[in-house]
Amino acid sequence: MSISRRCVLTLAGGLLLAATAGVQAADKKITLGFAQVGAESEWRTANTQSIKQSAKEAGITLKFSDAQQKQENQIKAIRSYIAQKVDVIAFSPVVESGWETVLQEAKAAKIPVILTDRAVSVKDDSLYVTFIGSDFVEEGRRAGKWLLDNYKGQGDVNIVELQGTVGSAPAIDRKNGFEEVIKAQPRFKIIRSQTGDFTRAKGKEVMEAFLKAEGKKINVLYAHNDDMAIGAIQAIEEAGLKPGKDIIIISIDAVKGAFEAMIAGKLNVTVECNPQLGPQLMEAAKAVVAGKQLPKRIVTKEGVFPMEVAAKEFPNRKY
Ligand code: GZL
Repeated sequence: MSISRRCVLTLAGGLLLAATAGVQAADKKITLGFAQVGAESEWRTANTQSIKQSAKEAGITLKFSDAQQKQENQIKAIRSYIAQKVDVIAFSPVVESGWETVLQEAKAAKIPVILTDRAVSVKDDSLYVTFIGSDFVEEGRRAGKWLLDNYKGQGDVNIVELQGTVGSAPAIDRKNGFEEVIKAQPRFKIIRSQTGDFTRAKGKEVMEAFLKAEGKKINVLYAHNDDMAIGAIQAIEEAGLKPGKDIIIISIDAVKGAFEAMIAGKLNVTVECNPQLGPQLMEAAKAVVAGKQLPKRIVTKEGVFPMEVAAKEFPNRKY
């Protein structure tokens, strides 16, 4: 994990707020500038929807930008929010590094910054007020634990891995968490690992390459998100193999598409990564503007959904 955790609170505990000096007029309409990663996956679409809906419900004026997964576009958007003198800036950093300069500009302009979804790697963590999002290392551990607890075959287990966006916190942490768990049983080996950039198209393309190179040697696919897993499922079927049976598939996010694939018997398990961060972001924005203290880290609560519970759980899914 790239940032130190001074205080980790579960979302269920809500925001621990201790009033401090400097309170903004409670009735002032807040303007929040949000720089989103892009629209690369079902998860991202649900995340954007949650942010826009929650801003409306909270009476917060939202300025929103889509960076098409390019860091330079996010930096441009943050600079434009500084120039427009918004009250609060929030963003989901597409990658962990390269943020010091623009965050120092926001600090110099006295505009508080809230991180959502993904972390940044900075020496000075006073450059942001709080980070609201999942524990990606734990998500990787849960994926690895499900595999060790549920894999039925004997002998060596050859795993191929579809990584998320290179340099992004979820890709780095989900890989580390998964490897931390499977190293307990050396017969589980990652034989190929490559980025699919969190998209269905790239996930399919890379899985085609894995199948060409390794063919029937592949026992398991570990995908850092459901979209890449769904793309890979197409490639596996086009290669004449049965996803979920010939190749066990583990992925992360728990979007509706993953439940549909599990109900069809093509995906074995998905580890939840909750995109509905909008309500907590708006609460944090109001608290910051009111001059209140926030915990440095707010972790979202999440579960694990194997194929066997998919049909029963599907009607409850909100994203
Ligand atoms: C995780 C988020 C990731 C999702 C992907 O919090 O950053 O980005 O797992 C999305 O689906 O593209």
